[in-house]
Amino acid sequence: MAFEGLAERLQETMSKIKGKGKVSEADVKTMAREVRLALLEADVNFKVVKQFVNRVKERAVGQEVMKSLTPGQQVIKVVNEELTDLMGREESKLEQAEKPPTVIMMVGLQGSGKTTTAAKLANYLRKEKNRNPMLVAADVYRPAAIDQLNTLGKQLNMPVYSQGTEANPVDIVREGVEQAKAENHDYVLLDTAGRLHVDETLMEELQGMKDAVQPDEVLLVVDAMTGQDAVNVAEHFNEQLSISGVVLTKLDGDTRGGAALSIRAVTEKPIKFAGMGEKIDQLETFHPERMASRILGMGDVLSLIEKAQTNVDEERAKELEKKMRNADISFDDFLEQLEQVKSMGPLEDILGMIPGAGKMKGLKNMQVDESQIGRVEAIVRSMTKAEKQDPKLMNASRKRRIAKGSGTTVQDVNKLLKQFEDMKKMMKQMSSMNGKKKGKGKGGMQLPFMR
Ligand SMILES: Nc1nc2c(ncn2[C@@H]2O[C@H](COP(=O)(O)OP(=O)(O)OP(=O)(O)O)[C@@H](O)[C@H]2O)c(=O)[nH]1
Ligand SMILES: [Mg+2]
Repeated sequence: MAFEGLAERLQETMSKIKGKGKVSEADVKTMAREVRLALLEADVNFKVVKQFVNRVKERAVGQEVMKSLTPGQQVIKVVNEELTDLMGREESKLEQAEKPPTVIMMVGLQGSGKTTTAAKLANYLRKEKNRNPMLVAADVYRPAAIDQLNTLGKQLNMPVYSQGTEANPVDIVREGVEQAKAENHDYVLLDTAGRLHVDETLMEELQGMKDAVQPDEVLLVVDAMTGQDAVNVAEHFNEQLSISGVVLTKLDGDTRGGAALSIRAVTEKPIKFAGMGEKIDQLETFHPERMASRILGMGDVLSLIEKAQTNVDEERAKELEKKMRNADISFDDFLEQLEQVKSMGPLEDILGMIPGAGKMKGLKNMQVDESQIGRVEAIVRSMTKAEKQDPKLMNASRKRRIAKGSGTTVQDVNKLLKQFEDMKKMMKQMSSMNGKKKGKGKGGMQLPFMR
């Protein structure tokens, strides 16, 4: 498994600091030096290492204190977060065309795994996403390339479009995508030719294909075993073709993995998938967070950290609840709530998850207008700090400025202010009902993003 050496060294370093009830600046320095060596030894690009270590040092010294973690654990938290950031923070999904088919073009050096990954991806899309993909063989240079894709297609029972080795790759992809459209395939995967080195002729040809079909994704397939050179290759492809993402292959192999860690930092393009073996189902979506935890080990500390973070959220929630009870919320609190609501997913889905919510009369007819949320948010974000804290400051010229800043009208601003005041009144009423029978009166609270 890739990253083994790195994992071992980092885990050793982290276990030294893990139990510390006090972390001095000298401790941080030692830790940073060890992390630096571990990363360099794993072949991570030296510029990336430098940035990484500096950030860890800065944050480890000046970090905010979390009650439920020891200082040692907090240092691990920082390293874990930075490692996750290095690999892209969040899982990055495949783009999807508004109008099918979604076109995905595979590019990369010879032997990096383009053909295999195209087939793996097609298999993944059908199995996991219930899609109906088609493969296109646009590598006309290597005699066996088309056969290879055909064999994979047969194995998967999936159509492969090809025109033999005499045709022009630009025509092949254009006509291949046309055919996919005609046959109602929702994904098309284009397998292209590789070269031993980055070369201009190839780049121009790939650019020609890209122009011809305007793919939704240009995925650079990188062999994780390539080492430092992978970074240069990725930089080059990205400059020439403006790739949309990376697939790392052969992560199952015995690689030091450093190049893989550097690519994201250097290109700023997300790693979307990882190849974990030669078999067709050995493709995984790339989860930076999980990968970081895997490298760092420390399962116990990491779950502790997660819990501590939930606690912080809970503390904040309690605070907000108190504020609501006293009807003294500001637009800042309001925005925070809005963010939370948004991070949970579509409102209608959330309501659907509340047991019995479907049966309640008021809720059943409640309509949530998602586009309104964006408007409301824009308005609040256009307010000054003082205005957010004290909406009473609002006069005509302030309202005009806010409307302009948020691309809305003064009426919209007025409406939100009115709803906000109503909401506060409602909170007052609710807290004065405290203890008495609840649910009397009107049909509930009308939030500003409901119709
Ligand atoms: N272990 C392992 N082997 C892989 C992985 N992905 C691809 N391979 C192997 O790598 C070799 C090259 O893969 P191809 O898919 O033919 O690579 P390509 O980029 O299409 O190569 P060209 O068409 O010659 O440019 C094959 O033997 C694959 O089985 C992976 O994730 N793990
Ligand atoms: Mg190939």
